Amino acid sequence: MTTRRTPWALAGVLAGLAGLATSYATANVLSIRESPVVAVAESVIKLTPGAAAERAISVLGHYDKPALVTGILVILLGCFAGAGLLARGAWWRPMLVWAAIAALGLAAVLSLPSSGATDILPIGVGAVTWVAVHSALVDALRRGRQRPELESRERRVFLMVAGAVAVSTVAIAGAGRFVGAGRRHVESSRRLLRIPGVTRRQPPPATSVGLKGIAPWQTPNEDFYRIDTAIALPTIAPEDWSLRIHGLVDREVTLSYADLVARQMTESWITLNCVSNEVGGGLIGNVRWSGVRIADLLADLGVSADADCVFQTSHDGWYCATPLAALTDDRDAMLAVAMNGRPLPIEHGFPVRTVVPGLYGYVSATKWVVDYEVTTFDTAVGYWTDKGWSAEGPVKIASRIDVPRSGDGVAAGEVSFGGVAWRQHTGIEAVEVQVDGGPWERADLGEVPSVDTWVQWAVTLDVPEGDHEVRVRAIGKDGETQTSAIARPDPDGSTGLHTIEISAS
Ligand SMILES: Nc1nc2c(c(=O)[nH]1)N[C@H]1C(S)=C(S)[C@@H](COP(=O)(O)O)O[C@H]1N2
Ligand SMILES: [Mo]
Repeated sequence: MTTRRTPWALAGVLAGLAGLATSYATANVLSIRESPVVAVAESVIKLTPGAAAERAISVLGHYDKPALVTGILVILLGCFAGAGLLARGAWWRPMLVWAAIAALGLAAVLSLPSSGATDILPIGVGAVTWVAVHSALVDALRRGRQRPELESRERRVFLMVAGAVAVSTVAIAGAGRFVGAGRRHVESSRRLLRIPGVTRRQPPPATSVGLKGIAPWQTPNEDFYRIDTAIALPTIAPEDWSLRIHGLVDREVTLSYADLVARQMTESWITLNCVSNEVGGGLIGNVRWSGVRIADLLADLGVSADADCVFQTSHDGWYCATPLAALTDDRDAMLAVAMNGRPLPIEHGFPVRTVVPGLYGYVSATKWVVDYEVTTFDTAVGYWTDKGWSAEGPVKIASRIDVPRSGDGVAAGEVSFGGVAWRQHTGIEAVEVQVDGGPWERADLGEVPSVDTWVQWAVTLDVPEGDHEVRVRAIGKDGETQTSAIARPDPDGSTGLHTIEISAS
């Protein structure tokens, strides 16, 4: 009896381990901090009543966490063997086990703070591996059972398949670990990095209008929106980074990280936003960037009068074409090395990215940038321009209501409204709010250090009982009033007025 059951249990265990390995490797490659097993362990810790946790710690000391992970793995092995044995019955029975474990993992991963869509991927990869590998092994077993005369040959086939699964499982887990180790190395050198000339500074107090619920004027790095096409984040150690500047220049150069940070450091508050931001959306942030002005660099190299753009390429093969004029005029277009006084986070372009005030990110803000070709728009076409977006991407004037939130109930009478407005490199002259199509009321504005940042606004209006529609519009320092005409984000940025519905009682 045991000899008949063992291969079935073994098939389940091998398939299970193969799925754990692919999911672990996926988590490492995607640089997700927690692989699903760790997420489950963390959930167990969170769900363990304090007294029990203390008991565990007093008995196990620092071994509490390894013991927990080991315990989870032992339970998983039991489940895997169980799934294997279930395969002797109907084909779908083991699926119940795979689905149940995947659901548990999913619940654990989603309960983590700041988990997103990509965090689910390792579980998906693991589940697919379970089903695929397990059916292959079960197939090999079944064929052996149906044709007893072939049993010994089929057993050899099964053992070979099982051996191959075991070897690739170890290899995949090892490769995942290796990739993860590379990332950990870059992350630790990032954390230890001190860049001369990079300072930490609080935002000027007058930038805040003091109304709770408005996005903070300074966006914390961990809250800054992230947009890129990278599946696995490029991890580049500063000593491995360089930027080649070539094309229509008198002198071509390749800058190392040391060369770059040895130059004059410029620090400036700049709001960056994504062309895909919908009216009222959150793909925008404002931080203090530190870096080297691109205008000064290019002036040193001598740019040909024929050039009108710089074609930028990133380490991960993304590219965009940026108008030369925006890189060489008086604005602080820079090769940024720090965000809010800290080396760029890896997901925001470590070690070096471009930031250009007044342009959407898709035509300017190349993360992990490694190549600048000074050239012309005739020949240079950016990644998103290739897909139908505009070649030039100046930021459109926009404004957003942060308080109250649409759908909120408020007390009738005096109601405070507030939010942000932006038109980088032109500046905001005024913000106006309108209730139910009535008169436009001017809001108070926070102070800003330059025209390159967003502005907080707030206004208190008398709101009678009932349901109301509230809209906001901004007026630029150039006199342009934000349009109410609705446009989609493509091809060059959304327009329309952010409108909320509130109910006063
Ligand atoms: N390498 C690389 N850089 C990139 C992108 C990208 O996909 N790859 N996306 C751009 C876009 S569309 C935007 S809006 C900004 C977003 O920068 P963030 O993720 O730091 O907010 O990066 C830009 N730089
Ligand atoms: Mo973007």
